[in-house]
Amino acid sequence: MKTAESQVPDAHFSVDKQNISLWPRDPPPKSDPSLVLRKPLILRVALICLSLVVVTFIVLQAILYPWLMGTISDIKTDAQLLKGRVDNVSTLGSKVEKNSGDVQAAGLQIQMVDASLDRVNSQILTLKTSMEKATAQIHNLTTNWEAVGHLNSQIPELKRDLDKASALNVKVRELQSNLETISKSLKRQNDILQMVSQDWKHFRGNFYYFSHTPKTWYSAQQFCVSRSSHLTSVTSEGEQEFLYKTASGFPYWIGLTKAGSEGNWYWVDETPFNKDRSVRFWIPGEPNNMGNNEHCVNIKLPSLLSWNDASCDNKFLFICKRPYVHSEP
Ligand code: 2F8
Ligand code: CA
Repeated sequence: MKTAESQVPDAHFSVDKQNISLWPRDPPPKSDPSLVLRKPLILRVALICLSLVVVTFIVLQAILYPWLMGTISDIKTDAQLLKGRVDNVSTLGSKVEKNSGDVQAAGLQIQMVDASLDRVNSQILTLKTSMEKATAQIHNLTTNWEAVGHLNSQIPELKRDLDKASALNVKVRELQSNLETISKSLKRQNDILQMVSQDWKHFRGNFYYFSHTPKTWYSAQQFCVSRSSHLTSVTSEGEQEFLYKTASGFPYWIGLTKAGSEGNWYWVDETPFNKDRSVRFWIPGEPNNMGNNEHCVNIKLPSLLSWNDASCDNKFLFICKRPYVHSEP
């Protein structure tokens, strides 16, 4: 917009192209009355323009304000979104840190898992070897099983054979037992025959030797001991009967004598002496210890009542007795 002064013609100014200066070279011209009238108009125009400018500004402001407010609101929203994103980024950062620790722990675990895997692989190899061995054994077992199946088919026949063998075995055992009995009997009879051939007599499991030479009681006992025997004891009526009948009425020393200061009777072969059961074998009136010197006993009569005490120094025939002892084959 040009002011009033700017509307002054340029001709009133001296312009030196060589030396430019703002000072007029000529005095200013006198005011033109038309120009004085023009000044309010210019002012009005200026005001109008200014008003237009203000109105335009207000209108623009009215128009632009909502737009600006919307824009500001959008900016705020965007700022909030950005803030949220920044927060998210911060949260993500802390999560990343946390995850970094987790990743390290996971790395350690992976190392451990790797080590475990190595061990597992080693074990798998071992298992594989074992599996191969087991497979070979299964193959052998299968082969054996087939052989067992073949043998199983033979079981009924084998069972019949076994029953027969079992019955035969029972018979063999019976025969063996009988054979052992016969063998023992033969052995016993052989022993008896041997003793009999040496002049011993057998009676109820004992051997008796009836001497042919008279001796004192003590010498007779020594003789018997030299033949693994003793002067005979008498413990039953049957034995007494056997002895007196074999003696045929001749006096024979037997193994009954006295012991100690009280003079109790005892058997020299250490058989316990039963005084009450022996009373029936004494000759009535005996023992009488005639001459206070009769400490040994002989069978004197062919009777159950045949015992007499006599002097041990007398020489009589005598009877030795040896128990039959089974010798192992
Ligand atoms: O020699 C001793 C012997 O003498 C007699 O018998 C023949 C006695 N008998 C009687 O007196 C009845 C025995 O007792 C005696 O031992
Ligand atoms: Ca007597």
